[in-house]
Amino acid sequence: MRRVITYGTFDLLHYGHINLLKRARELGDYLIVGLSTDEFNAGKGKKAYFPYKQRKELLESLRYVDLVIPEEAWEQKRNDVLLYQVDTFVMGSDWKGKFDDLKDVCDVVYLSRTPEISTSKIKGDLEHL
Ligand code: C2G
Repeated sequence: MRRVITYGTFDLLHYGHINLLKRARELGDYLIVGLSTDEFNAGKGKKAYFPYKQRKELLESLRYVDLVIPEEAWEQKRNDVLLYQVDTFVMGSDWKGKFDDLKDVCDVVYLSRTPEISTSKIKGDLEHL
């Protein structure tokens, strides 16, 4: 079984996220998502609209996602890859190169970001309705 992992906040889940998760899942048979906790987001300078529990429920309802685990620290990725016997680590292309240090324990794949959509764009557009 080929296991894939990816990480993110996935707030206001949108088709850019789905496009990433779909392609990530297609790289294997099992997709794990490391979902940023509210506390970890604070460290990223992000405040999600939906709290962790709701963001987790949304991801778990997707056909592409097999397991959601909390992302609590930048440094946990290597341990997660080893603990969950991950074959492939995936992130969107805005992170290109940032996680190449994991190449000694798994494949590292950066998938093209979906243009024109982001959580911050959604928030901005709604403010101007
Ligand atoms: N994404 C995408 N296309 C978009 C928007 C997002 O492909 N239009 C991808 C991002 O590249 C990322 C994933 O969807 O791989 C989740 O995006 P965010 O929730 O914004 O995650 P981020 O804040 O980048 O956190 O340790 C890694 C971090 O937790 C990543």
